[in-house]
Amino acid sequence: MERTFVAIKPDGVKRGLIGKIIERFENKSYKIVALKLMNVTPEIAAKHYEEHYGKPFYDKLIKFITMGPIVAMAVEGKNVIKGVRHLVGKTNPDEADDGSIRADFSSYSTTNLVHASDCPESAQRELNLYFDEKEICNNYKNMFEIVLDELGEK
Ligand code: FUP
Repeated sequence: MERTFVAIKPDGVKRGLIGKIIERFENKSYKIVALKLMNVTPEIAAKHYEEHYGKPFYDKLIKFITMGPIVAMAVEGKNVIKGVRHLVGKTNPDEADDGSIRADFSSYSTTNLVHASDCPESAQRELNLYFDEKEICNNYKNMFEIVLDELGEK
């Protein structure tokens, strides 16, 4: 099953939106296989956002992501990388689809609540950056998998 990296950024934690955001992923029957509240060090932040180094918003982005804890998650599901990006919505909340997390809860591009990997290579890189393999708990089935099992589908 495909796996992605998702983070609730410091604004989501401080605003008390952890539950509401995670609910969106659980509702979609994606499976959380790792989850932790953690502080992002400047070193991790620099690695995470290395593609944006030198851009006008870079310094603010690093300041923001290190200013309080995030909730880091590993999430599994069918086409989960694309699916989570769809649930999260476009970078600028003003352009995000109605019903997406960013459209519903945010109004600024910097404080846009959630990070989600944009492709399989980023997902692998970001999962490795935030999690040790031993932190991944894939020893349970969620309801979606149980129903698929009953249908004899993978
Ligand atoms: P996304 O993939 O939607 O999370 O967005 P990007 O990877 O392109 O950008 C990472 C973060 O940089 C965004 F979440 C917010 C910040 N950013 C800005 O503040 N301004 C911009 O114009 C673009 C990105």
